[in-house]
Amino acid sequence: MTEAFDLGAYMEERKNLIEANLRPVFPGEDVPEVLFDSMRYSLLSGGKRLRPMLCLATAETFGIPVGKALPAALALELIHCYSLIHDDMPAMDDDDLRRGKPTNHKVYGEATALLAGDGLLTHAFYLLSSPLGVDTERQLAMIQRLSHAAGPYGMVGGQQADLLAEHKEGTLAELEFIHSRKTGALIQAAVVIGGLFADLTALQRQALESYGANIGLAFQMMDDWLDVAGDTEKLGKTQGSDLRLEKFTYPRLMGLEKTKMRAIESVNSALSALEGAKIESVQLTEIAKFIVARAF
Ligand code: GRG
Repeated sequence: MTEAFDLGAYMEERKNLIEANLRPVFPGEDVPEVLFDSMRYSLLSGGKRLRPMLCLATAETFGIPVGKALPAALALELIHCYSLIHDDMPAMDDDDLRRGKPTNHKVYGEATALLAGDGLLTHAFYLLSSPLGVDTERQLAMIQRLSHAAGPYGMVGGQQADLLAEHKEGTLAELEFIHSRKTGALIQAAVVIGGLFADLTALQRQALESYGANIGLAFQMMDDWLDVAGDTEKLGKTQGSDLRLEKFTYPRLMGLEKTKMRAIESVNSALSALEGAKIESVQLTEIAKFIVARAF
């Protein structure tokens, strides 16, 4: 009989592994070199480590040793971390706090925060292009996928589209265009890159693409949901209130209840995609469910 899978313990173990390997990425703990301090400040300040976790979970699903996929997983987290630093800056969201701590630019100033983001982004590709023990074609596919997901066709393009959509009404298709790029592309790439370590059939690759796209959308929907529901609770307002009106979000377009329902539908589609390709993965299944469950 197989033992019950404990997602909490699995996530904790993976988070520790990822953090232990992030720590030496920029060595010199005692060197008060402001750029390195600034990069480490954000990189080692918590977070769920969802993207590297997904990359490792996918590789593991197909029998790849976790250690082999680690550099790719770290590269994903460096890019995520850079995006948060830049997103918090005054020219973008202008946030003072991230994960309960002052944002990078509040501590190190705007110029250093900008450079810390640039440094993290660039170094991600240094890690991903280091020897990984896979053939060159496979590694190039990983590098290409990550740059596509992070760049103008992915996260950067989605962020620009999001900025242009502020204070405007839009359609569901427009919202999905923004979020599949801004947040979804990197999450999807995490899954697909994990899969690139293994020899998969076209059907399995397609299933991972679909799983990644669907959990990416569900993640953004629930992030919007938590944002509004959290504020609603804090400010004592009723559900569906006109909070966060300046942002083009799922709750603004369809209300809180439908946002949650749609996120659940996306997770179900992600799980059906795995099932359709006969991919049995307790990790990928439970992580997908966690994306919506974290809001209950
Ligand atoms: C500045 C190029 C550039 C892009 C920014 C991803 C992004 C684009 C901005 C982040 C803004 C944001 C809060 C988006 C909502 C979804 C999201 C990415 C949330 C944060 O990700 P988590 O929850 O963060 O995985 P942790 O703290 O767990 O690492």
